[in-house]
Amino acid sequence: MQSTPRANRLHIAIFGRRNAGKSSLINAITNQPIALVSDIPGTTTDPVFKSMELLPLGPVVFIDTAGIDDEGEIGRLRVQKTKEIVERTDLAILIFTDENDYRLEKEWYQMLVKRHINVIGVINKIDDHFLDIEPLLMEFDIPFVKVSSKKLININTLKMAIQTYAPTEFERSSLLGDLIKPKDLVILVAPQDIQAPKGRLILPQAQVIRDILDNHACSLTVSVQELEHVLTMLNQKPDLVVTDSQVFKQVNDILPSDIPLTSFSILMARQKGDLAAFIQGAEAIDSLKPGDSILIAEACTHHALLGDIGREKLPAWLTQKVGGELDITMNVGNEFPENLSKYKLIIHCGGCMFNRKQMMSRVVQSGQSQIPITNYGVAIAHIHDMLDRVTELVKTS
Ligand SMILES: Nc1nc2c(ncn2[C@@H]2O[C@H](COP(=O)(O)OP(=O)(O)OP(=O)(O)O)[C@@H](O)[C@H]2O)c(=O)[nH]1
Ligand code: SF4
Ligand SMILES: [Mg+2]
Repeated sequence: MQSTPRANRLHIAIFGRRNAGKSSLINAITNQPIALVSDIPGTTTDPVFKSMELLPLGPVVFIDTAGIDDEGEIGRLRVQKTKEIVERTDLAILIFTDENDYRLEKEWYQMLVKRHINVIGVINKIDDHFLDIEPLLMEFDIPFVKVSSKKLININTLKMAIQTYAPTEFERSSLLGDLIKPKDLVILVAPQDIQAPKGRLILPQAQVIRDILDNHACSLTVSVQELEHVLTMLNQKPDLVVTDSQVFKQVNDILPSDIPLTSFSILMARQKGDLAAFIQGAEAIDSLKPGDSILIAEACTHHALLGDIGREKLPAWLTQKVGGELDITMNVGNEFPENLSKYKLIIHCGGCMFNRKQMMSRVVQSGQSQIPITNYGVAIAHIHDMLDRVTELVKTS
């Protein structure tokens, strides 16, 4: 179960008012006391994630959330956090309680449907009271399942509904399985410079190595300084080289042109984003002028160090290319500006901590605002005039 990173799992989020039984439901589905249950409204304050294998669907992560009707200053912040969960939700469970007025549920339902998220309605607490489902069927065009989370009634029916309504268009489970064959040799260039975390590889590198092993191919990981040496040592050419995009230029200079080359962030873009949109978005770099506003977005708050790619290297390359200073805004984490109109370009990190839904919600938002979007690897390759080389293999797959 630990083999699937959380970001690659189908995200199933449970929404509903305080005390609706969201935490009880997650405990019932997972058959474990993961989430705190109490009759005090507002018990769940922050999202709770639980990864599990839901057969035959596969790896999923359930997300318990704070009540959508939470009040007061802190309550509103909690509702905001729950709204951020919507951005990464693949399938939503909306719990209905015995309210006469379903305006709030309707608001959330519309928010989910607008994002093309399938919704399953759950009527909870059927052991305790009867809820007339007829008015709900008129108002909401979704399947309903009646359950008791406390007495574990109909939980299997709900699991079957989850299988049925889970989206079929889900991210590729393999990062490069379609690019390699068993026994192929893949060289990974992973600079272990000052920014590399002490004692471990970063998530995209670990994921690619795992994927190569899963596909019964062979991986050889080197720093850029050792690349030339290792190529002379081998008695065959590598079938593929995957590099950190920060050292694209050095790797391109060393590597014979007939060896396919790509980067970790380009593989990520295929899995989580829209590579074609990113390639097209990178063209906007050519029409940038000094003073133009650019948004650089990173999905997680990794600790920025000297020579950081988003804060230093990328701005420096762009400034050099444009021939003057740009107005660069850095956006870090789950929040994303609603109004993008002032930006001429959005450049996103690889998004290894995001799931496909989250990354695609940003791609869709930028498309709706008609602002080009690209990612680090694609932008860096474009700046160094090597985009064709590093996307040749992946574009045809
Ligand atoms: N009778 C009955 N009570 C239930 C059921 N599900 C939950 N409850 C009770 O309802 C209360 C609230 O349950 P929670 O699971 O904590 O509800 P929640 O939606 O997570 O609430 P918040 O975290 O406050 O938003 C608890 O007292 C539960 O025991 C059910 O199926 N039947
Ligand atoms: S989410 Fe983005 S910023 Fe964070 S480690 Fe992954 S690629 Fe880097
Ligand atoms: Mg709760």
